[in-house]
Amino acid sequence: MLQTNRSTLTQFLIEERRRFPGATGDFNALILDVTLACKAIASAVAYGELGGAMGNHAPDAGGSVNVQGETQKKLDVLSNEVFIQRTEWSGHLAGMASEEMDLPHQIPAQYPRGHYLLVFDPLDGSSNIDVNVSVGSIFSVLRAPQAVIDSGRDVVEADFLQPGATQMAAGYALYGPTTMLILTVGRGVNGFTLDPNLGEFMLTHPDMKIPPDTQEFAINASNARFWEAPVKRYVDECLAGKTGPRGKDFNMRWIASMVAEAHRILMRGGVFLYPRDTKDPSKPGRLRLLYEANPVGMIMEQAGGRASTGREPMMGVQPTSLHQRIGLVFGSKNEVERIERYHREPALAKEGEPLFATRSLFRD
Ligand code: AFP
Repeated sequence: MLQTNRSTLTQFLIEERRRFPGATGDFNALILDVTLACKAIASAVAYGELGGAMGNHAPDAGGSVNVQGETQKKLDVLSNEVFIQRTEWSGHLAGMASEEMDLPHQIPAQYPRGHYLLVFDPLDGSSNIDVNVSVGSIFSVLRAPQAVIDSGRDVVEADFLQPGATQMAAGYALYGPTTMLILTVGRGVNGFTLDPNLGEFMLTHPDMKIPPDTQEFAINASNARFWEAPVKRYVDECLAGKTGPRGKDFNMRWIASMVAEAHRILMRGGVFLYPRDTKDPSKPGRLRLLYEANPVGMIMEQAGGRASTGREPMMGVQPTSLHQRIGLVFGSKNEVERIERYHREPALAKEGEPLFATRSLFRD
C-alpha cells in the first residue's frame, strides 16, 4: 500500500484547485467533509445489524433498544445525522436540504455560515439494506444566493430551487463490494475507491466516459401498464431485439438502487428509466429532482452521457419545490436522445389502436 502512485482524493482536489489561483480552499474542504460523512456511512452499512443500524424494518429515529441494549435506528436516519454532523460546523455552508428532512436545515448559531448549499439523499436504495444489496449516498453542491451570503440569514426553500445546470459539484458514494466515490466538480467525472486500510479515497477511475450506445436498459417492468406510449414503444423495441426495429438484442437490469444502476451505466453504458407514469397522477415520477435526478444527471452529462425528463434536458428544469418528483431517463447519449425523440413524435395512431409493435409483452 505504501508504494502506490495513485492520487488521494485530497491530492486530486488540491491539484484541481491550482487552476483557480484565487480559490480559498473552502470548496475543497466542503467536499472532503462530505466524503468523510460517506466514509462513516460506509462503515455503518458494513456493520449492518452488528452495529445496531438497521434497514427499513427498524423503527424511526429514537428507535427501540435491541437485545444487546443498543438503540436501533434506521440507517437512513443515521446517515442523515452523519451528513449534518460532518458538515454544519465547517463555516462553508449557508444551509442544507435532505430527503430525510421536510424543511431546510439551518446552520446552528454557534457556527459561521458560508457560500454553499448542500443537498443530499443520505442513503438511497434503503429498501435494499436488509437484503444486503448495494446502496449509496447522493449529494449536490449549489452556490447560495448572494442575498443569503451577504445577510447570513436563515435559508428558505426558494434558495435551493436552482436548475441542475447551476450545480457546482455533484457526486455519489456507492456502498458495494468496494466503497467508491464518484465526483464531478464541473470538469469531467473521476472515480475513487476507498482503501479500507488507509481510510483514504484513492483515484482509480480518472476521466470516466459513458459509451454513447448500449444494449442494456434498466426499468421497473412491473409498472408497464402505467407507462406513457413513448416509453412503451422504447421498451417494446428493446424486447423485440434482433427481430424488431432495433436489429439487436438487449439485456435488462433492475437493482432498485439508483446509485448502483448509475454506476453500472457509468462503467459500461446503458440507460435508466424511471419515467413519469399514470400510476399516481399526483406524482410526476418517483425520483426526486434536487437530490437524485440533478446530481446523477450532472455526473452523466459530465461523463458524455445525457439526462432527461424524457421531454427536456434534466439540467434545464426549473425546480418548483424542495422535494418535487420528476420522471428521469439517463445514460448512453444516443439511447436517451432516441427516447426523447419518441416523446416528440406525435402518436401515429388513434388512442386504443396498436401504436407500433404488432405484438407486445405489455399490450393490455
Ligand atoms: P428506496 O430508497 O425507497 O429504496 O428507493 C430507491 C429508489 O429511490 C431508487 O434508488 C431506485 O431506482 C428506485 O427507488 C426503485 O423504485 P422501485 O422500488 O419502484 O423499483
